[in-house]
Amino acid sequence: MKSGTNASAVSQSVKALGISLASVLAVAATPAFAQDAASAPAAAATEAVAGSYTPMKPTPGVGMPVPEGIGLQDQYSKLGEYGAWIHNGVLLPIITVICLLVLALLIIVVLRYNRRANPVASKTSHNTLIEVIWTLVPVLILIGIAVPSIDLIAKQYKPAPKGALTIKVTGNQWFWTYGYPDNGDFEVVSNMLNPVTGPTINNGIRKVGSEPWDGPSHLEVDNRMVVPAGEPIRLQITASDVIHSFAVPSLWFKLDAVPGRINEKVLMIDKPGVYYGQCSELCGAKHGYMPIAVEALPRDKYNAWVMTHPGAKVDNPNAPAGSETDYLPGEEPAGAAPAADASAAPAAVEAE
Ligand SMILES: [Cu+2]
Repeated sequence: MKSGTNASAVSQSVKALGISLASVLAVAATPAFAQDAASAPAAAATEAVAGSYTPMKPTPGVGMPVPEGIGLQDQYSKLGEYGAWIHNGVLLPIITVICLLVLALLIIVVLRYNRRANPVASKTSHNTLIEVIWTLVPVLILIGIAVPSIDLIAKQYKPAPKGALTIKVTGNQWFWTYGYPDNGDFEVVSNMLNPVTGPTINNGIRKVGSEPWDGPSHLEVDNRMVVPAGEPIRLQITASDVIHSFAVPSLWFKLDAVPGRINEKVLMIDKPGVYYGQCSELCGAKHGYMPIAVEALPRDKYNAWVMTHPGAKVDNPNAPAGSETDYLPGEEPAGAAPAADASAAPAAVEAE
């Protein structure tokens, strides 16, 4: 915890340096960044050693709830698009048709078979054809739902490939800490920013809106969980006191944080951006005040962020940013080590 606080303080001062540098070189900065992105990986690694970071400004409506929104948030991961398709393209139409059918049958029965319209009731008690139909059709519907659902579950819990970046997420009453064991084992402490009006939630933390990159009130934090975009990340989730739940709706990610236990799941974000979530397990008085802010950066910018922490190291300086965008957890990218096939096999057996 102590090292985490130090790391946080240093990152704050580095941030301040970054801002003043950015304002002085405002004109020169844009072409310089464009050049960096196009240069060779070796040059990116050299830049990363220097270490620099200015928090990204979130895009309104992306990775956050929208006013009067009632459906799922727009998805920014392959699994999320798949899951949202199952919900919007399979489940909702089936539910709608079934509800309308049952409603129509009820109305027909009420109108045609009441005592006035149909004084002599039929004595029919069996009809083989109808009984076969009303047994078979629901069975077929359930099979139709089960096939994509089980496929989604299997894909969601396939283990991360060998060499994936590991990030450790810990839920605490009432903030999150993010550990980066592959990057020199520094820790980031993440507290909710205080709302502009109302009581102070976290002492010593600034108010939301005091920096140009601040996102929505009650969702923005002082130190975000920064991750590389376009590559699988192994999230290991635990808690230090009571059960919390790490949930980011636009990334199709929710996993309980349980004290004394590590839950693991792959996070894979399609493109850079800021994505907000909240603790989703009632964990005490300030449960509603421990949001999650995930900032996904291109690999070279992620490396530069890593190097702003004392004792940090770049885990994979030559990773080509965004080259594995089509990768789903458990499906090996081309040229990956065959060893991971063995770990994928038991998952496939379980799914059947
Ligand atoms: Cu919590």
